[in-house]
Amino acid sequence: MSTKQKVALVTGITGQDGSYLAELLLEKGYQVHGVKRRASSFNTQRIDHIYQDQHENHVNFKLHYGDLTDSTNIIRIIQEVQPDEIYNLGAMSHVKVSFDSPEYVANVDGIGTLRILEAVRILGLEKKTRIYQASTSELYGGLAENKNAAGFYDENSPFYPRSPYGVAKIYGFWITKNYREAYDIYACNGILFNHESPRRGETFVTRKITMATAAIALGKQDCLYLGNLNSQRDWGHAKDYVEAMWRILQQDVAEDYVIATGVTTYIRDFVRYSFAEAGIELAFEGENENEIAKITACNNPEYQLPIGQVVVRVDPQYYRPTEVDLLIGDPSKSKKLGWKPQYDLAGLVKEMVASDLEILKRLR
Ligand code: NDP
Ligand code: GDR
Repeated sequence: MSTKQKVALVTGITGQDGSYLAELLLEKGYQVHGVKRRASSFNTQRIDHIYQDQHENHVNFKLHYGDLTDSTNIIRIIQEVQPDEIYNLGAMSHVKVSFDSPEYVANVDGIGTLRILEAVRILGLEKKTRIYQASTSELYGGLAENKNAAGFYDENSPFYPRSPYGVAKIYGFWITKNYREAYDIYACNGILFNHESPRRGETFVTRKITMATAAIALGKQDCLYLGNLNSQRDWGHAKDYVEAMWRILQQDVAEDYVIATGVTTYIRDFVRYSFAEAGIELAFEGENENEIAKITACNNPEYQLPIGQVVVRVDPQYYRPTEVDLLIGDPSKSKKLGWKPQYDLAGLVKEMVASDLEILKRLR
């Protein structure tokens, strides 16, 4: 007996999560359609390996030009694709940059979500199309008093966003929930805590650190400049987290879920773990904008680094006008999804540093 092939539409397909999700859905036998922005140069590096020649007989992966700020093209693409599932991952996703372009972020990350939901309604697809909205732990804002009794943020913790990004995403969260309740659309929020990978954008802190670890180890860079080393994040692996997104849309009842590891780590410690992966040990000294890290040992004979070299300095230009100090998520409800992450932080750091060393060695 043949079952009908499922069709998924993914916004943000060229991003970190979009690329892992597309791989997962193709593996599961979906036909995958992605929305890609027009850019003056190619921006498909993360998905080039799964791209299929459009002249082949049965094409399972197709890209459409589009933008979340343009409802006409969102409606047209959804009409053409008739998706069973939409994953709305498209966003201006950088918290610090959102302070520089707040109106744009509101348009893409907030109203963009509304455009998807409205398109589904306008096209009469409420009963056919399931929608995943990429919500975020930034909604919580890291206020200590809003954690639950056990010290975590969960699905019932109050929101207090601390950036234009967080405020735009809170609109996306509530409009998704509202359309679920008002129109009985299967629409869910995944409240995902930070997730990283070798495909993470190079201006997010983890990738900035692993890239610099590789560059410093190979003698291509002297020092890494960072902002606030005192914040804490609950970091998972993007490959695990896209599996949770898919599972959220396969349940009988549409609900919102926190996806997290339940472990939080200081930025400073991520720096330490990253350099340790390359055999470089560090000692931190000083406080806040005067804090630095020096090499105390170099256990890899391949790298000729002097003991005492300062490899990390704080540069306040990377501070945010309002910071989210601490994020730690309670993954209890996600167990209902049968979801279990394969990576821990050590495995994540190992993979990221190895990948960045390989990239830089290839360039050498
Ligand atoms: P990325 O920044 O790697 O990818 C964002 C994607 O959105 C890119 O494909 C980008 O396209 C696209 N995009 C940006 N602006 C627009 C627009 N105006 N119209 C259409 N597409 C647009 O983010 P991630 O993959 O890390 O995150 C995926 C989603 O999950 C985002 O919504 C993010 O806010 C959210 N999220 C991420 C978390 C994380 O830790 N990674 C945690 C919680 C939520 P282009 O390549 O052209 O720039
Ligand atoms: P975040 O991720 O803001 O949590 O948003 P990011 O990696 O940018 O920052 C994490 C923490 O590190 C501190 N930090 C620095 N950050 C950056 N980018 N660059 C630096 O040099 C630096 N130095 C210190 C930050 O102040 C912050 O405290 C990510 C994004 O993926 C969002 O889209 C997503 O919603 C959330 O994670 C969950």
